[in-house]
Amino acid sequence: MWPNAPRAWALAGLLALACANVGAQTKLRAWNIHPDGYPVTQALQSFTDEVGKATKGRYQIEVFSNATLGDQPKAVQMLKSGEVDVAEFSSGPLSDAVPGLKALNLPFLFTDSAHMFKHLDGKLGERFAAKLQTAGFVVLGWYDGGGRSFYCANRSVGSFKDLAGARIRVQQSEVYIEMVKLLDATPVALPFKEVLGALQQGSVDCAENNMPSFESTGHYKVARSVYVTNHVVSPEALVVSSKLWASLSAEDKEAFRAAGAQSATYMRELWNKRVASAIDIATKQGVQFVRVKDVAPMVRRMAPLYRKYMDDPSTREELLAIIGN
Ligand code: BDP
Repeated sequence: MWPNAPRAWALAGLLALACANVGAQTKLRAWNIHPDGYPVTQALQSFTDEVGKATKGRYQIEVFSNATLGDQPKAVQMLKSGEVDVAEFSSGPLSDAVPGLKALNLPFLFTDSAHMFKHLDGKLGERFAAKLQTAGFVVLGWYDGGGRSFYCANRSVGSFKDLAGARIRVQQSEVYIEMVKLLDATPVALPFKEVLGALQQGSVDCAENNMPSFESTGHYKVARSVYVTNHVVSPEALVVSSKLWASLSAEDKEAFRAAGAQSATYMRELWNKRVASAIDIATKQGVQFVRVKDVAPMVRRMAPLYRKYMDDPSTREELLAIIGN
């Protein structure tokens, strides 16, 4: 009996460990800037539910919405360092961390979301994802960032020339800052959550965003004139940290990937409905929409931006691929 005791103890120990592992749960944190009910929030929720189901509850992801964990540029750094595990980012702030992504923010590059996804769901998407992965971000789905337009408080805009001299809020992102300067306006980089207050107080005259964000933030209650330019059609990305990714088994990676893909499909469906309802809500509240008639003069203004990023080896090839198709 005695000679076998150490073995018996070891076996009992192993058994205890195995039992503990069966119920082991890993809790993860997801960063999100949007409120409840927004397409991104709903898609993130469906992602976390799917991951929970597919891993039988071993991975539990809590979604922190409304930027409660910090603003986007900060969250980009938090994800990179593994302080948060999952996030949904606009390609604006993301491209400041991964310069090869800047091509995605160039004005008038994609004509609409269908054009953008034709590229992102193919080879080009893989190339952008590879650039992101090298920088610490693993892409699990491309979400729709829609078309962004300018809107102003106390100023009606019927031509891009009416934006001259305005203080325009932009995301913390180089291409946006450069674009606004080329319109002879002053870019003011502000966190998303501070834009409403800035419009109300008049510290900025205008901002630019897609229609669901224009509506969900209440910007439309202050900025009553929208100049419908769709000047930037760009994607957003559902990403997880490389640190989390490296810790997953091959099977769990597959579960995360599948959940990401299905959440992206879901998000894009929700998006189109939300664009329509946002425009409807703002119109009913008396917001004036003026559609750009001819984008050519505005595109010509952007020429220095196109030259700059065509000359830049980190964006040139992607730009050529998009322009040719
Ligand atoms: C929204 C994006 C969000 C950005 C925000 C902004 O979904 O990620 O932070 O615009 O302008 O459309 O800051």
